[in-house]
Amino acid sequence: MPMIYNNVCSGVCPASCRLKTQVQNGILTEIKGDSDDLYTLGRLCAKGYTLLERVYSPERIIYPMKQIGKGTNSWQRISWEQALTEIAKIIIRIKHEHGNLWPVCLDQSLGTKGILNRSVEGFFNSIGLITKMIGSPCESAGSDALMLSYGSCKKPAPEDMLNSQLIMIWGGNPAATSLHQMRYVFEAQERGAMIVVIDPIFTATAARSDLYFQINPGTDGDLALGIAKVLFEEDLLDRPFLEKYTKGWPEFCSLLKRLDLKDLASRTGIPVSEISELARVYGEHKPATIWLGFGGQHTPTGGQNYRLINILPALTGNIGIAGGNVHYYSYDMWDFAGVFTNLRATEASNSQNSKELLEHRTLGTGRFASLMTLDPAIQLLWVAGRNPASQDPDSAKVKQALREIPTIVVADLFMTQTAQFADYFLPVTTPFESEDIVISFWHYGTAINEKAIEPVGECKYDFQIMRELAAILNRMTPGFSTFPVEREAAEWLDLEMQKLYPLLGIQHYLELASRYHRVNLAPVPWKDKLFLTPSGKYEFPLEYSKVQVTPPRLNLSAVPGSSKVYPFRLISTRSSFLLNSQFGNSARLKSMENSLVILINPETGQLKNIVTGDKIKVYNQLGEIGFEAYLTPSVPLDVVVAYVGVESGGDDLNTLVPLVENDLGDVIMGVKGFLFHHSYVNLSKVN
Ligand SMILES: Nc1nc2c(c(=O)[nH]1)N[C@H]1C(S)=C(S)[C@@H](COP(=O)(O)OP(=O)(O)OC[C@H]3O[C@@H](n4cnc5c(=O)[nH]c(N)nc54)[C@H](O)[C@@H]3O)O[C@H]1N2
Ligand SMILES: Nc1nc2c(c(=O)[nH]1)N[C@H]1C(S)=C(S)[C@@H](COP(=O)(O)OP(=O)(O)OC[C@H]3O[C@@H](n4cnc5c(=O)[nH]c(N)nc54)[C@H](O)[C@@H]3O)O[C@H]1N2
Ligand SMILES: [Mo]
Repeated sequence: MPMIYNNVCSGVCPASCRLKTQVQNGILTEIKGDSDDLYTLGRLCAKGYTLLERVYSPERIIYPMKQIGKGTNSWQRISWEQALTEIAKIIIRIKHEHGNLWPVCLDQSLGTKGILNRSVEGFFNSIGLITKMIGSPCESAGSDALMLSYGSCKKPAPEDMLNSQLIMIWGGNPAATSLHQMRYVFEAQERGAMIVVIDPIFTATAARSDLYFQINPGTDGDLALGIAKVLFEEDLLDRPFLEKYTKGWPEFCSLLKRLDLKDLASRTGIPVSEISELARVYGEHKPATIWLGFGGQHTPTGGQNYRLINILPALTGNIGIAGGNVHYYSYDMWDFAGVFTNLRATEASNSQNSKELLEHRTLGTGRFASLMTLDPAIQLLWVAGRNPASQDPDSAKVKQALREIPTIVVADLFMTQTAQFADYFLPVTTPFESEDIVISFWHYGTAINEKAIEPVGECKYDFQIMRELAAILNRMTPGFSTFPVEREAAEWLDLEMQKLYPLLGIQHYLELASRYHRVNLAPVPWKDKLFLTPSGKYEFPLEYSKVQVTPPRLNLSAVPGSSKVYPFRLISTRSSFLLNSQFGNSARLKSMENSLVILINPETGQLKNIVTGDKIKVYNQLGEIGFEAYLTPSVPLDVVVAYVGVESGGDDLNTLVPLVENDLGDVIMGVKGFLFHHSYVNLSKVN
């Protein structure tokens, strides 16, 4: 008889799909969506349907390995005991030589992953003060925008879109990135809601909209101000809301009066008449909601642009009402007890050699060039759940740093671009091979991973790895780590979840197996209009002394080398068949789409004598990559588009993307985000 287990897909994705897993004689035989998942209704995405072959993929690394000479691809299978003992010795030596652990660096991604992944950070907290890469390559500038406007990142429940008369999808392409949510968009549309899309590319989402606006990249703030000006001039405002619940409206109002709609319009590339139409549509459909994507923030004034977009619901009183608000991101469902993050090394261990350090040394994620200038220098880098050599800007610099760091440990499933520079590869389990809990940042659905099969080969979960490493360290140097190694996974989970049990309506996390549970956050935020800002009101963006509007090419000079030599703006978008740098190794997914294409406008193609299928070199001052041309009118003349996470002949897309910081991101995360859509390139046909 087959056994059925509960699992959850733990990729960096809003859906966090619940899965039903069938096991026969210890082997996974089927993985399907759980029809009791009230969010996904049991439907998976294309990648989800390949999870089974991923578990047993011949490309999966299933033994610990040591590379003899970085980047040589000369790997030796070693035992866990050898791997962890050698790593432990290096850590102890660093501590001994430097008196502290600042030369040890952690680059980890959390959030959408399982709770036990937090054990990696917990382990490092338990041995002393290290260097941590902090912040996020993803949502931080936009999160700050919400934080500064409302005092916190809150969002409505997914199904609240059904209450909207208008859904404005701005700066994202959810038809590829959040496809389960699209059923609510379509249902709202069938009930008469208007769907508006604002994006430089005519995306798959735009194709399903009622109104589409092709905006010049990076000019979203100008468009928001343009809409605001029309709302003001045509008195489509909710004045009682503005007077009672906002701060800075009179000042903002005088700014609006000064702005010239024609100027704003010319920067956005959208005619005045269309901006006026959009403003009327937004102002006259109430409730109206804005679904803010993650893409639009990765431009020089992306944080400010997102703040300006967030003034629209304030102007029209679309805050705190069903069907209104802004759908972006929330952190409230991760209200953990903090059992991992609160771990601390013993005081004696931190102040060894009388060099007393009080804090971890921190550096923004992705800043590998800066990482190499730190003193004391990084001696050991631990990468878990990330692939910076592919996903962080300026890949060449990232790879250079990876070449220079004396010891790199990568815990992963596959031989990633980052792992190619590792000294130790530690093979980790898939969600089917160990117990954990995953909480969606989007629908707050909370699901359990039951251990359905024994780990494939010698794979171990991050939690198990950290626990064993702590034990080995303590065996060598008693008291080195305060990580409670005797505590089992189940106990950690139970402790970490304590604060969330009441919000989930359960008493123990094992109850999550029975049916879909979600963290019970308010389905409509800000109903009480009690904002969490210093003033307690919604705050207009006045800290920018005069709100900087963005000429389309502003800050061009900030990007070294961008000029007429590199006339095309490179925008990256997501393929339905990739998840960031993952899934590119699936033959089945590869057969469905050639992701190594560069989308070019047909007129540009004509100018450059390029046709679909041509081999193309895309290049700038940072490097070059080979693509296949795909001509499509969906992209503007001066924009070319590639898929996030692709690699061609050893060069990653981010080879072409300079590291430029966002204007926001440091309010919540302590470090600014960075730009992905502000890279300029040229193309030529390869004969
Ligand atoms: N299939 C799939 N799904 C995924 C992922 C994946 O890799 N693959 N990744 C997951 C992750 S980590 C994330 S963060 C989300 C991201 O998902 P989304 O929120 O959809 O964000 P992006 O895919 O980054 O958005 C790309 C869109 O932003 C537009 N854009 C670029 N610049 C601008 C601009 O200046 N203004 C405006 N208005 N639009 C602009 C692009 O043209 C493109 O259409 O998706 C998640 N889901
Ligand atoms: N050009 C461009 N670059 C971008 C973006 C863009 O829009 N354009 N988007 C950015 C965004 S929004 C994001 S979020 C980042 C994402 O970039 P990353 O955070 O690097 O995410 P992934 O590429 O998904 O890599 C995650 C790695 O974790 C591994 N992994 C999976 N599960 C586990 C586990 O349980 N344990 C361990 N140890 N490893 C595991 C996977 O195999 C994979 O190699 O990319 C950013 N990069
Ligand atoms: Mo992301």
